[in-house]
Amino acid sequence: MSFLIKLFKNRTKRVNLSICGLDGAGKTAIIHYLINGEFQETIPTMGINRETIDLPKLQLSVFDLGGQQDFRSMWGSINEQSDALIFVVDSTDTFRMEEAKTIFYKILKTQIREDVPVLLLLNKVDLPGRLAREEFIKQFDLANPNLSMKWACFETSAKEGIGIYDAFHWYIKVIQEV
Ligand code: G3D
Ligand code: MG
Repeated sequence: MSFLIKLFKNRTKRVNLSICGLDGAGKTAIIHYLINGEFQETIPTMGINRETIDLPKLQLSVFDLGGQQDFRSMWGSINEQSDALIFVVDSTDTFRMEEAKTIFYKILKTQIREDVPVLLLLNKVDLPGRLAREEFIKQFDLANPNLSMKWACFETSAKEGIGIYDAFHWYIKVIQEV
């Protein structure tokens, strides 16, 4: 028995993590920041990029999904295999906020399991004219009691590194618990 306990304690948990959101929201920039600890210029993601992040006792397979309309049809099959979902929103793109909300709820209702914890990142908060977190939560209807999943929303900037540590500190803990 002690052998089994030892084995279980040392086991690495493997988690599939999808990152979705409209094109240009900052998904790839956030992943680069996570991996390299600094901002890097990005090029538009064509299709799907996969990155592996190894943490103590946790291996994340990160699927960075191209946000352009043409690539969104690929999301379903990836999200159905996902244990974790990050949804990135450009806080300055008020023009496309409704479109972002529509695809967010489509993912929730038709693509991911109900127990998948969701991290929403309101990105590009280094820029002027952005939507505040409270207003975003209202617009995305996140206070709706019918939402059964565990979720949190953090303001981030992949350019300045704002909020990324806090967001992932919360999320990694949640992922380790599920
Ligand atoms: P995507 O992967 O969601 O499609 P990207 O988005 O990560 O490729 O980012 C799209 C553009 O937004 C890039 O600029 C990138 O540098 C910029 N960006 C990403 N995150 C931030 C942020 O937090 N603040 C600011 N100011 N810009 C950000 P370009 O000019 O290459 O299109
Ligand atoms: Mg990208």
